[in-house]
Amino acid sequence: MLKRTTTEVTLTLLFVSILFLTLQIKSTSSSLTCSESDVLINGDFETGTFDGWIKEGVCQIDSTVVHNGTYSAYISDAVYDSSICQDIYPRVRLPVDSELILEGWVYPTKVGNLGDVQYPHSAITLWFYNESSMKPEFVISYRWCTYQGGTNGSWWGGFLLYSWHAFEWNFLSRNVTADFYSLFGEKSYPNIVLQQILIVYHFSGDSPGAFYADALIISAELHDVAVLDVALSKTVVGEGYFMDINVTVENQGNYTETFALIIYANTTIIHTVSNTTLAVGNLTILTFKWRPLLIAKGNYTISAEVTLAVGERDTEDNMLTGGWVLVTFPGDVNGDFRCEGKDNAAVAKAYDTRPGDLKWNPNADINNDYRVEGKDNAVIAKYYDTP
Ligand SMILES: [Ca+2]
Ligand SMILES: [Ca+2]
Ligand SMILES: [Ca+2]
Ligand SMILES: [Ca+2]
Repeated sequence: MLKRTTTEVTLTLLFVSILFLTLQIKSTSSSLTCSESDVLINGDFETGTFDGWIKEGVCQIDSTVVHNGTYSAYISDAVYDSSICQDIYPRVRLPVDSELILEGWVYPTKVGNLGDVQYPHSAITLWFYNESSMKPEFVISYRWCTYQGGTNGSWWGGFLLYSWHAFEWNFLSRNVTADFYSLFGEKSYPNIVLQQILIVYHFSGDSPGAFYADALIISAELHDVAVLDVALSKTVVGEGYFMDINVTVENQGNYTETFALIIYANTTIIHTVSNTTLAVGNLTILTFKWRPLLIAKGNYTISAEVTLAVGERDTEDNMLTGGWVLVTFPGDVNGDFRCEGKDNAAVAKAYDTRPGDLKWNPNADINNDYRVEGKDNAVIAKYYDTP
């Protein structure tokens, strides 16, 4: 197993404290990056700065050896440890099973096996974080110049890219999810997310050589469902009678999804559906017949929320409010909390209509059969002059 160097441990502590700071900031802002291509900030260094990166040791922006644009990053061998790193989580939540792809270009001044001296290496290292324990838990390292050995362990795994040659253009394109499974076993990792990318030069008894890096991209396949609409069949409902709540859900991601739906009246859950499957790009309308019983009379805001078992990056569109409905006494059509003549008048005005008709009034359709008729008058008669 690889022994973590002092620098790495120090960096980790630093990153954990930054992470806590970021988490605190996040509690007041729910914004998440949604685009698949901009997970890394300034991964091509075209700002001409290390904006988005945290720098350690001696690293410089370079404009002589670049892969794209005008600038690259030069990670020097002037000191024992030089690195740049960038936190991914919690700014962007990328679960390990979201088909993570790492692309990047590295121009090494040295490659290969440094022999038995322990721990020198140049590498791109990915740190994975456990959302439950709030700690780094797995590490994958892509190395082009390193020491002999480096046996993979239960939490650390490396790939030796000796096939890369110094002084040539080397482009890395790795399926990180596949690499993760090959190292740690193919099973479900519900709480493991990509936390950080670290690009590191580490001297230890021997030098792995300075290098340039450019064109770094981290992308992922998208799981994304959204609530497009929450439609209420009426705005006044009598206690013990029905109304319809129609929730339109769309699969905006790249996978067939099975999702759970929760419907709320204010903050109270009034309905849940656990397993609805939806193909890529499809819409479905789920109807729930709500019959308010034994709750306080008054206005209720109706909202719907969808959740996926797998990780989802764009969660802002997962909840939608569909307006409010007044829960009142049975037979009260006009919402004045009394069943009386005015309610008969409202039924009379919309009498013999259906949805789409000019005089259709859904609140007058007390029994929710999508027709205003004698059955609705019968309800008023039953509760007349109450409460
Ligand atoms: Ca560049
Ligand atoms: Ca979503
Ligand atoms: Ca009334
Ligand atoms: Ca009716």
